[in-house]
Amino acid sequence: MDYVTAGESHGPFLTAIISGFPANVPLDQEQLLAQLRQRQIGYGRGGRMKIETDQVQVTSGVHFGQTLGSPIGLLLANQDYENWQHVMSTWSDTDRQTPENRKRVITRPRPGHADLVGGLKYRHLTDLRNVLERASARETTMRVAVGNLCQQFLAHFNIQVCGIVTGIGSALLSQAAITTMSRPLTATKFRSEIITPVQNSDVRTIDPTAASQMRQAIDQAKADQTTLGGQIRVVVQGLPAGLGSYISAPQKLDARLSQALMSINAIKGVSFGDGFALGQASGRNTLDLITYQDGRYQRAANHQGGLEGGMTNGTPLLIDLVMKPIPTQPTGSPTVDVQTHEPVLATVERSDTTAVPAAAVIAEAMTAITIMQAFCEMFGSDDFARIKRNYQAYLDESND
Ligand code: EPS
Repeated sequence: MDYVTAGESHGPFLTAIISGFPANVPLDQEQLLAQLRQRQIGYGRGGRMKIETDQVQVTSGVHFGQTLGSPIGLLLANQDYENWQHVMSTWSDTDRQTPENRKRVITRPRPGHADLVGGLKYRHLTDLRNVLERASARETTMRVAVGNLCQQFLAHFNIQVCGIVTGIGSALLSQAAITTMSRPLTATKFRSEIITPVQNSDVRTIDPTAASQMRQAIDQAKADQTTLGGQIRVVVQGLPAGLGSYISAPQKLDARLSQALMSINAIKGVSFGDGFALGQASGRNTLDLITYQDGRYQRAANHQGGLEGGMTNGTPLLIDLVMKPIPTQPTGSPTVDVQTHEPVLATVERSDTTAVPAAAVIAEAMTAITIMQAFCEMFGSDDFARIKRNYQAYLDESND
């Protein structure tokens, strides 16, 4: 299973094509739309989210709610395009010369974005909009759509993914809350105790006190005319042991997850389990000791974050991400005009105060895509019923 997305932030459509999605998998439209909504509702988003109601259409590959095994096409109209038709016109640039549209040409790159380097690399220095339209995090809408179909596939095997915000600026979720939400849970409990409260929180966290501190931090940043980053923990429950492989570098699941998660806009770090704290600990204190109880292998702890030797080990997968503050500053930031080379203030594009809650939804998507890829490599990718039989056979033998 693989996918590609296309689309500019203020262009007419966002699109995606998924190839290799197994046949006969039941999918639900409401879950797909609800997940797109989750990405949009985070506290601290800017004006754009009031314009868009992301209603993705599935244009191929699904019939009567079940996959065909053929490429799945996804199409989503940008409602904001109506306000950008002339600037973003595909063929004609005559309208572009109007004084109003000339103002939309960008020659003052924003530090921290792709503007300058993208302009140099693709020779877009006459208008950096040609870079930032695609570099915009608007593209992640389609990743969330693709990811949700993967989440629905994995849920048929009781594998569930949840991205939880653990910090916005200096407003942090307590270590006790992080430990509680990271423990092994049944599918039902994970849904009721973690996923549902997180989905009902506009900062996507589980503790109401931390949530109100996060909202305050966002309000303060907005009042100070700046932006905030934060931290996210992705928890995956219900995984079998053995996804990924130790055999060769490209198959190692922690490496694949890191690549997928680092590709999310503004993510600057990814770690697993105890993460960077492992560097200060002794070996003896960081072992997830192996026991055999109730007819299966179990672990006494989860310092490794559910991965050993590049493979899942059957305990919850725990991944932490750090997101930098959005670089666009409402007051503009010092930069250099790429036409005149004079010092100027960078273009101020409309932006968000924080997008950490949205990034937690995108992190779910990227995690689900990567896990589904590893799952299908192991259990097959043609027919749903055959994949289920293969999976059950593996579970039956893997605790012998
Ligand atoms: C973004 C800038 C803002 C965000 C956008 C990402 O868009 P605009 O320039 O239209 O106001 O709202 O995020 C989305 C549109 C989205 O769907 O997440 C940027 O520069 O990355």
